[in-house]
Amino acid sequence: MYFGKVRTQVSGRVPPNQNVTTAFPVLHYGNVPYYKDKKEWNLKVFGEVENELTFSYEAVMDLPQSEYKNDIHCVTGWSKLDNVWKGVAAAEFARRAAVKDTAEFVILHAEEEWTTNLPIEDFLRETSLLAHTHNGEVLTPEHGFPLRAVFPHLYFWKSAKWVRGIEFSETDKSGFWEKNGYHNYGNPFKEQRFSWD
Ligand SMILES: Nc1nc2c(c(=O)[nH]1)N[C@H]1C(S)=C(S)[C@@H](COP(=O)(O)O)O[C@H]1N2
Ligand SMILES: [Mo]
Repeated sequence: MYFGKVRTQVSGRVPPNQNVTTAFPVLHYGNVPYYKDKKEWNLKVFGEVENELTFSYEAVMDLPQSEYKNDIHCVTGWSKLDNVWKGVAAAEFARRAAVKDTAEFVILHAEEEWTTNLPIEDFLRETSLLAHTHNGEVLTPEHGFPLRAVFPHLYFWKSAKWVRGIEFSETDKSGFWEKNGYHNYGNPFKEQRFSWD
C-alpha cells in the first residue's frame, strides 16, 4: 500500500492551511441564547419577496426536510469532516416567500443583531441548509439551537447560528465579520480569509 497516495486524497479535500479536528469547537461573538420556550423563537423571511413570512419552530419542522453530509472549515484554521446536517433547504424558504428577481444577495439575521451576507446563488445551492440537527443530535444552544445556517462551501463564519431572519436584498450589506476585516465571500479553497486576500 502506498500511504502517500491516501494522504494526497485527504489533503485534496481539506483546504490549504486547515487542520482537521474531530472535536466540534464552539466559536462566536456575543451571547448564547437559551430559549426557555420554543415560542420565544420565530423566523422571518423578508425583503425582495412577494410574500413576507414568519415561521414558528413547529412550522419549520413541518417543512420538507433534507439531509447532507459535508465538511466545515473555520477561518481560524480548523476543519471538521463528515458532518451530517438535517434541516430545511435554504431554497425552500426562497420558494415559499416567492423571491423577486430583483434579489441578488441574502443577509442572515441572527440574535443580537449579528448578520452575515452572501450572494443569492450561494444561498440557493442544493447543499445550503437551515439546519436543526447535527450528526443525529438536535443542535445544542452553543451550536445554534433551534436553527442555524450551513453553507459548507464557504468558511464557517457564514453559517449563522440562532437565525431569526432571512433577508433577500437588491444590494449587498456587509455582516459582522465582513465589516471586521473578513473576506466578503470566503471561499476556503481559495483562502479568502481577510478582505485583502
Ligand atoms: N450568530 C452567530 N453565528 C455564527 C457566529 C457568530 O459569532 N454569531 N460565528 C461563526 C463562526 S466564526 C463559526 S466558525 C461558526 C462556529 O460554529 P460552531 O460554534 O457550531 O462550531 O459559527 C458561525 N456562526
Ligand atoms: Mo469561524
